[in-house]
Parts: sequence; structure tokens; C-alpha cells
Amino acid sequence: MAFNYDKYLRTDKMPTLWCWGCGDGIILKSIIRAIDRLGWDINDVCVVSGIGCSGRISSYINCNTVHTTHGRAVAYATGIKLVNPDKHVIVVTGDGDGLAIGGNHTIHGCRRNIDLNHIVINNFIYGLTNSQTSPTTPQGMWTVTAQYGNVDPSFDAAKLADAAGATFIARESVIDPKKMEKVFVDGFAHDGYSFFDIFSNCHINLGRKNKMGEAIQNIEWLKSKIVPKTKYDMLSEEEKSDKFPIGVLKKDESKLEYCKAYDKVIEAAKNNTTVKL
Ligand SMILES: Cc1ncc(C[n+]2csc(CCOP(=O)(O)OP(=O)(O)O)c2C)c(N)n1
Repeated sequence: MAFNYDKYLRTDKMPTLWCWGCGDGIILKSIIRAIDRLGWDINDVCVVSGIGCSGRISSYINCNTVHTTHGRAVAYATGIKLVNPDKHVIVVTGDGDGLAIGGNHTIHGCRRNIDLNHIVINNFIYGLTNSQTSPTTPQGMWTVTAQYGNVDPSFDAAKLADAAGATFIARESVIDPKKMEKVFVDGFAHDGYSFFDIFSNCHINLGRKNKMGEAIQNIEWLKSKIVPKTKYDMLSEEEKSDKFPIGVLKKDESKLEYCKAYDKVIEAAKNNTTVKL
């Protein structure tokens, strides 16, 4: 029987505001399928998003949702999780939202290891506001703020999350929604900060001016950038330089989750002592 997405969607909000062929719809479906596979009660799920095309996910999924301000989704989600530690909180941001204006919140969410599931929809550009450079825009690409080519070096969001302390990190792309669903299931079940760098296409606002104006051309470009982690690990440093490993990149279950650390603070306060971690 076909999967019933409508059960999880605000069908009265359809059709979506996304452009034809946008990867955001694929990611929304993978999130829904992962929630379904985990058997989570949808009333126990909260999706928190920032502003951007990616931010629209919280408008379409029919659970508790908070559509917050650009760059602040992790901060809102941190508050929501701390007062509802038994609920499942999924944060959806764009690369501009979660890595530029909200980069600070992202690194501190990772550092605290709070049990948030942070999906960065990485389309390598500011999509909604028509093509400004983001921290992941490759050098040399045209953007509306770099019309002679972007000179800013980009960074690897997964490496940033690792250095900041996230305990689960995965990367997948819209090319393989089933693999994406699989890493979501794995990461959503992980007790700690789960960071997902999900490559998506924005053929309208990245592609059109960079010789990939059709969705399929943008997707082919994504495909040329990704390599399964096991194969990536065998590449030379030179070969690795313009590739990104996909799959589960890190899973560390040894670190204490932040709400649980806070429980210890509450216990210490009750006993008028100091916290032992
Ligand atoms: C504080 C603030 N700064 C800037 C904006 C304008 N703004 C809205 S969305 C956006 C960029 C969206 O790009 P990204 O986060 O990469 O998400 P995408 O649209 O590509 O999914 C910007 C700059 C805003 N709404 N609020």
C-alpha cells in the first residue's frame, strides 16, 4: 500500500510555495517517513524552523510547529527541549539560516550536546531571498552578492559540527531519499545533538546563473560532489579536496546529553551541593 503522507501533512496548505523540482519536498517526505518508522506519536514531535524556503517545512508538517526568526531556530528549540525533555524536537534550517546568521547557536547547540535533531538543508545559497552567498557557496560561483564569482572559502558543515561537539553527524542528499530516511531514523533515535548536512538543489537561485538551470543539472552537480564515507576514507588528500563523504560520519554515545546534565544540576540544587558530571 502506498505510504499515506497526508496523515502527517497540513493538506489545506498545499500546494507548497516551493519552486517546481525543489529538493525541500523530498526532505519533508523523508522526515515524515522517519517519524513514522520510529513510531513516534506526532503529538510528541515539535518541528522548529527558521526563515527561508527550508523554514517552510514547519508550515506543512502537521505536528507541533514553531516557525521562528531567521537564524534563531536552535535557540528556540533549546528552550522547547529543556522544558519538554521527553518530546522529540526537530530543527530545520537552511545553510544561511543555520550556518551564517545562526551559526553561533548551532555551534553552541553542538557543544552542549542537547538532544536536538538539526537538519541543515544545504542548497549552497540563500534561496528565499534570491541568491546571496552562504557559508557553503563554492568559490567561483555567481551569487547576487558576488556577481564576478564568490571569493569566500566555504566550509564543511559536518566538520564544524564535529569540532563543536555534536555527537551524531550524517550527510545525505536529495538524490537518495531512502538513505536520507535511514540516517534520520538513526540520528533521531540518538540521545544527543544530531546534525544532518543534507545536500539539496536550488536550480532556480543557485543553478540558473551557474549553468545548471534545470533541477536535474543541479542534482548531477550534487552527485559529482558526494562519495560514500568508506570510499571517501580511501581517497588521497588531493582527491578528497572537492568531495564530501556521505552516510553516518560520527556516532558517539559516550557523552552526557544536556537535559540529563541539567537534571543533575536540579538534583544538586535540591541537596544544596555542586553538580557532579
Ligand atoms: C534577521 C533576519 N535577517 C535576514 C532576513 C532575510 N532572510 C530571510 S530568509 C533569508 C535567507 C534564506 O537562506 P537560507 O537560510 O540558506 O535558506 P533557504 O531559503 O535557502 O532554504 C534571509 C537573508 C530575515 N528574515 N531576518
